Amino acid sequence: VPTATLGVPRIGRHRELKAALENYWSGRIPADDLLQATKRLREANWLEQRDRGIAKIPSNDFSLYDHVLDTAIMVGAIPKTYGWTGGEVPLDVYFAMARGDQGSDGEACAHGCHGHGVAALEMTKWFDTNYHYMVPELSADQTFGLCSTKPLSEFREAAALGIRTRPVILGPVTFLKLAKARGSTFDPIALLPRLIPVYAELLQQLSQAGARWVQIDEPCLVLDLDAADRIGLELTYQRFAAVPDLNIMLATYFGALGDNLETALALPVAGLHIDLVRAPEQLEPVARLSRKDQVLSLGLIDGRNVWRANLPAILDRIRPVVAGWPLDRIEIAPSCSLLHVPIDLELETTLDEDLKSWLSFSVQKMDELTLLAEALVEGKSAVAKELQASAEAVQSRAASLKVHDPLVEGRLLAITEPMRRRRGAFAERRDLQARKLGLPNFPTTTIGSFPQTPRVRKARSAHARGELSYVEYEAFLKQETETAIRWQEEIGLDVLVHGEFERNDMVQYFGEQLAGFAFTKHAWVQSYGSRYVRPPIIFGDVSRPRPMTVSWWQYAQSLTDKPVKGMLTGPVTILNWSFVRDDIPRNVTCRQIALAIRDEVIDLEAAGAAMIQIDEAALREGLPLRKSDWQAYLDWAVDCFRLASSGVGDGTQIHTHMCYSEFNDILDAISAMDADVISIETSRSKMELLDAFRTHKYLNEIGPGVYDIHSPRVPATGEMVDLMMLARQRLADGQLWINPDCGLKTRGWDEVRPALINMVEAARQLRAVA
Ligand code: THG
Ligand code: ZN
Repeated sequence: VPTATLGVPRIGRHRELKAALENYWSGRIPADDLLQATKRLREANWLEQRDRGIAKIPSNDFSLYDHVLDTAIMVGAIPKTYGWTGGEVPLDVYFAMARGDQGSDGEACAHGCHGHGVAALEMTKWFDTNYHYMVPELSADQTFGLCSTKPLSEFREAAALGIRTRPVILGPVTFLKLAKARGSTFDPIALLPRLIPVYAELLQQLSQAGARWVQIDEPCLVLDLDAADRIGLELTYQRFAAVPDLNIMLATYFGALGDNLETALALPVAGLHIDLVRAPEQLEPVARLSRKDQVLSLGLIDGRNVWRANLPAILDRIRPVVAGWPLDRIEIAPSCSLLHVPIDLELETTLDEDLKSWLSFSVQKMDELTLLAEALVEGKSAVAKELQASAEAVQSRAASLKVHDPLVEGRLLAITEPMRRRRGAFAERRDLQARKLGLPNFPTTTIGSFPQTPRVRKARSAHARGELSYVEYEAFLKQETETAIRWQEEIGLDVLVHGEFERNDMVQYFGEQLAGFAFTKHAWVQSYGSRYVRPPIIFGDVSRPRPMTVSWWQYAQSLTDKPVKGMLTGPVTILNWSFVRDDIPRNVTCRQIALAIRDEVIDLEAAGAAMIQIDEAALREGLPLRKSDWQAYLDWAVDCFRLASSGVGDGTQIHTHMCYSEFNDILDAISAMDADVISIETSRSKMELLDAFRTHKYLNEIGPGVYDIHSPRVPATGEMVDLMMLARQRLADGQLWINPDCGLKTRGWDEVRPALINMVEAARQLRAVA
């Protein structure tokens, strides 16, 4: 029974890839050094997998930046703007597509694109993970050609170490489904007939180079597909089947094949990988319906989460189904590539010992795969001790008082309907708040964070290293906060924020103060390119032992007579950016977080806050892959927001903020959240997305972003007035606020100061004409 990983993390135990990339980008090392560093990372990964008993070791799972970008480059899908004219694609073209031409950052064109150089490709989330890929841009007259030798050269690189790998390639159908059509409105899948020959040529070359298997990833098979997609899959794999001496392991992951089951099973491929963590129910039908000459790769170990598996339980599940099968008809694998989990648990030397015994990162998961395979071949007794340890870890977690808090579980049961509803209807609340707050028309505010300057970051890391005492650090933060408050008053903003200088990552900031959360020191996972996150691990029932933000709000409010917003992160966003428990449903954990945030909201109100903002930056990101699952998710997500926000009186104004610009398909949910004010990203879409709010008869207040904070460009007053005039065509004056698109922590004060001064001036001009 062979084992496979499907792909492993690329970043290196000590984030070597990030260091190499950043050194290269800043000119400290030449391209050759960068490429050498990446070669070492690949080699280390191959040897590690071999040493840990993995049989089907992948190659081409490595990427300098992103594997979807690699695929675009491989097939020559490079938009003209990047100036590529053929031949091997140079490194600077690759990085221009990934990050934009950074040569002239600071000067942007009228449309907000950075510099005179070209903008990067768009970035979006890879299925429902927290990994972001670069969105390929295709034109209707797009042609393709094999433009990269990467799969081939990495196969040879491993072969030189004596390892015959199974190259991983993103399948052409998924590639096209992830791409976007430039300009005209055509379905990229229409380009498939032009793309298939390029892939076929690559497969041919791999076969000639000695590859016996390739892994072709088609996670689109767990999405809603239409007839054109299904026909496309058939065409593709019929053609690939004609490549001599090459077996295809078709990998599906992130969910159930569902209504694509027949399509998947009919494809002429030698192997099929299925996700049995997200969709355990598909084991039996796939096993029954698959061809006898087909290898089934069983995705049994969770590639998306950090929990140690219960190996005896897994064995008990699969044994009856595969009883009597030849041993080489099955493979043991993680549910998906291990890209989404941290690398090595052993680096965590300060984690609670119990918690540590419940966890498994990438290399520990390799060991779990090997153990499963051994137990299948030689029987449980051969690895009895290891199996028992695995079951005991799961049992100890299930019984642990660190996990279960009866008070929290009781509070969840005691949730009542009134807890999910504001007392008065929006119209009553609006009138009450208007009288209490006395704000002008078109009130101005910001989203919450101000620039995290090198000074702020330096102080934080000095404090973390113990070089700056808490007293000194706190005094420094108070100073920064006071400066920010004074400046906001001076330029005439109506609703102030404290600036969030005390916070690094918002999820981390709240997670560190909530019970049930753990933090790691080295457990990085790639978010995009050279940017990584250390998601908190939610291991137990969540509660809030003590107020988290009240004293910062109080301090800021004590400095001014203008209202200062209390600033919180919402339960759905905290959940979506964490590793979550696999022993209770996500929505239960989310409700626990919601009650903890509710406690904070109530405490902020009691301290005197008249406005409290609860950001749900990641609510939309959490949408399930299948449309049919959306409503259930939105129902509990909205419920959690309402639980968090409804503990206050009608005179307290609840704000929320969302970091994206696609609302059309979730507007019912946005309305149901019933926030008094929502701020959203709109500057780049020229307010068009407000159409949806209008046709939806959205009555609550809205702050459509007028300042694109993703660009270093300072917007002129006139531009912001123009945007607001467009907003006024769509919504009532009394509904509108004026604010930037998002928080300002990634920008510098030199940009923020003039931009916000212009924004306040734009409000004055509007008030004069309205
Ligand atoms: N917080 C968390 N998860 C997130 C985001 C977040 N996931 C989605 C989105 N935002 C991802 N965006 C980023 C943006 C910047 C960085 C990472 C993800 C980043 N990381 C630093 C780096 O790699 O150098 C490390 C940051 C640190 O020290 O913690 O810049 O906002 N939870
Ligand atoms: Zn935002």
